[in-house]
Amino acid sequence: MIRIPENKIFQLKQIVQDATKIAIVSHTNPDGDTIGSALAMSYLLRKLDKKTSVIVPDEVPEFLTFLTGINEIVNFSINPELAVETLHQSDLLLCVDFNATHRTGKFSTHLDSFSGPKVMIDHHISPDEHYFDLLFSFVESSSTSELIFHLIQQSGWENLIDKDIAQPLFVGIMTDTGSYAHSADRSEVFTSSARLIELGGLKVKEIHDLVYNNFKENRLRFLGFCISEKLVVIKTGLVAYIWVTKNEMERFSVNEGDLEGVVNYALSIAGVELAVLFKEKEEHIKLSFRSRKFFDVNKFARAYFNGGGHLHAAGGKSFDSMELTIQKFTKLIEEIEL
Ligand SMILES: [Mn+2]
Repeated sequence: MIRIPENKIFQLKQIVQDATKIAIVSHTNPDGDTIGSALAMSYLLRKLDKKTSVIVPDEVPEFLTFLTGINEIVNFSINPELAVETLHQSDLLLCVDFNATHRTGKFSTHLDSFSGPKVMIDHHISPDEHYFDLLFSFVESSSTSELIFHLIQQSGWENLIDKDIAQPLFVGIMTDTGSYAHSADRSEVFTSSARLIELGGLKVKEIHDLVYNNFKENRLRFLGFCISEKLVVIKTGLVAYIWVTKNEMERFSVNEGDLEGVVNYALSIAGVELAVLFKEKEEHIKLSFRSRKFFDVNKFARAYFNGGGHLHAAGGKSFDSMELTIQKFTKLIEEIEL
């Protein structure tokens, strides 16, 4: 059971009461959970007569564009002046689904200079406790969206939940658990989802189709290419990885968001314990780690690849070339017991 201490709820209410304009910020490469959390908080706070803006460090993926309010979001990478201005016109900062400001990329320096109170709502391990004035850190929560549902409920605001709040929270829980395939052993993950369906009058099949079955043809062809040409299986079938270059992404006209979930195909092979996606970006190689059972990808990503995340899902960065990054990874893996 996720029980939020009453004194924290009291503090939050106090901080919200004192604020007039609230900025809600997501992490980079925003996913369903960070966007769902941000939009839901935005609509909730508007119901409490606050002015709100959602700021994202970079592009919102295509599969989330059906959500209400998505067009109002300020994108720092597209419109940096507006993003910075919006932030500094606010008197309260809410960080959702991340717990250390480097997770906002280049936007983080602006967060550093923000003068009002900073509140964090998140479910990743090891929060940067000194940075925030108020933390809601619940690692056991399936998603930040689920945590926000409990926060709303335990604050006595459940009656404020309408479709605009329920739908993004449901999308956040659904996507962060891989449609209830992981981080979903607590029955509250389901009871929270059920309550959101009820309160928002949500249509589950419609939402599922919009999120998962709404890709362009080129994305599926690119996926086929990744699986047939770019999948490498090593360590007697225990480890599988896919590596993707900028050129290949250009060739298939796919973007960052289109690679969401590609790493899971590597993990779908029987016997594979660890799967990795290496993706070439402008200034670095981005790594996505997934593990099946005991291998702690959070620890691994933190120790060797400037990243972190969860036990079974984590991200990292390498500033070496693709070739050197893969070399470093395979060498490390040879020495590690899986
Ligand atoms: Mn999350």
